[in-house]
Formats: sequence, C-alpha cells, structure tokens
Amino acid sequence: MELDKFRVESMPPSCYYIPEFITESEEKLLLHNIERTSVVRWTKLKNRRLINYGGIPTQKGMIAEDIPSYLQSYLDKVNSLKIFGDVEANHILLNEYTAGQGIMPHFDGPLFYPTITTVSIGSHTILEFYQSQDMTRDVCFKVLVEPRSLLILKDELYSCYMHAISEVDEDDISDVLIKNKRSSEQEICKRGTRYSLTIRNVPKTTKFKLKLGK
Ligand SMILES: O=C(O)CCC(=O)C(=O)O
Repeated sequence: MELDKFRVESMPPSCYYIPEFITESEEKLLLHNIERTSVVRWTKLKNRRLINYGGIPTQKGMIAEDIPSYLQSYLDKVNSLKIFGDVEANHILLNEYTAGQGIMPHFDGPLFYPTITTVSIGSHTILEFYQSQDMTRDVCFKVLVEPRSLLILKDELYSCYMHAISEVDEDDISDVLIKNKRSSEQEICKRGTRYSLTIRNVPKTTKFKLKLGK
C-alpha cells in the first residue's frame, strides 16, 4: 500500500489516515468477538474499559503473550505497511468507549516505539491534539476518526502533541481536519460505542511467550 497518498498534509509530521482500512464484514466479526470476550478480561477505568493483548508494557519490559487469533491478521496487516522501522507491532490495546466516554490528553510515552496505529470499530470519534495537559486550553487540531479507518501518528505528533477524546455524546464535525463524503453530509454526529485497536511495538519484551489458557 502506498502510504504517502494517505498523509494528512494539513497536520504537523506525521499523520496518515486510511479510510475503510478494514471491510464492513471484518468490522462485524471483530465486534462479535469483542462482545463475547469475558468480562473478567477487561480492566474497567472511570471513563473507558481496556484490554492489553501481547502483554502489559512496563518499565522493566513486557512479558510477551500470544495475541488472540481473531486479532492476529490485523496486526499482520498493519505490519505489512512497514511503519515501525526495523521492528514490528507486538502489542494491541483494545479500548471500549461508550457514548460520552473519552480519554484525557496524554503522550503515549517511552514504553512504545514512537508510532501509534489505530483501527477504529463501531462508531466515529474525534481525536483532539493539545500542546498542554490542560483541556481548557485550545485544541490545536481535531481529526474525525471513522469506523473501519486506520490512523497513524508518528514523529512530532507522537513526541510533541498530546492526544485526547472529549467526554461528549455527540460531535460537531464542521471544523475537523479530515473531510470526506460522510463528514460533508451532516455536521452533528451522535456517538455510539467505539472500540479502538491501538497497535504498537513494545521494544523491551521477553523472548519467551506466556501461553494463556483458553
Ligand atoms: O481510542 C483511541 O483512538 C485513542 C487511544 C489512546 O490514546 C490510548 O490508548 O493511549
């Protein structure tokens, strides 16, 4: 896939946005598998739920675990883009946001190779970029992230800008950066439940893999 044509020129280096990275039937199958994941696997936070696949990144290193088979092909598809330099993605963070949930401005930090790739499933969201942790300060950019898309963030966007998702249940998309057919149809979009598969490389990882029972 020729990545250059998906580059978002109006943002600092570097953002790539690939609409329809996965098909509707792949999205349906992913939703089916995610929805039947045991409740005990989820870590519940105040404003979202999450599951680490591939291990839990820590400063001491990640004890590698197998990625579930239903997710492996998406990890492979992202790896085929060759965007992690000499290494490959080995970790997936699955986030679930119901309408009205979000995530505070943050950097992804030093535990990861400095490239974020995110497959979105189920609903759109707006990813906001900040240069300060203070959400009352101005948002620098807003990106409409649609279901089935892949968003790639690296370089300055990884190291100098925090990203966040506001805790609202609808979005005014009149001032977002990525415009396409869908975003010109209506300005106010109601959020549904969104899942994000954040696919990254954790450099400090054990060579052996922990096998998790079914
Ligand atoms: O859900 C998203 O697209 C963002 C997730 C995120 O920022 C994170 O997990 O660190």
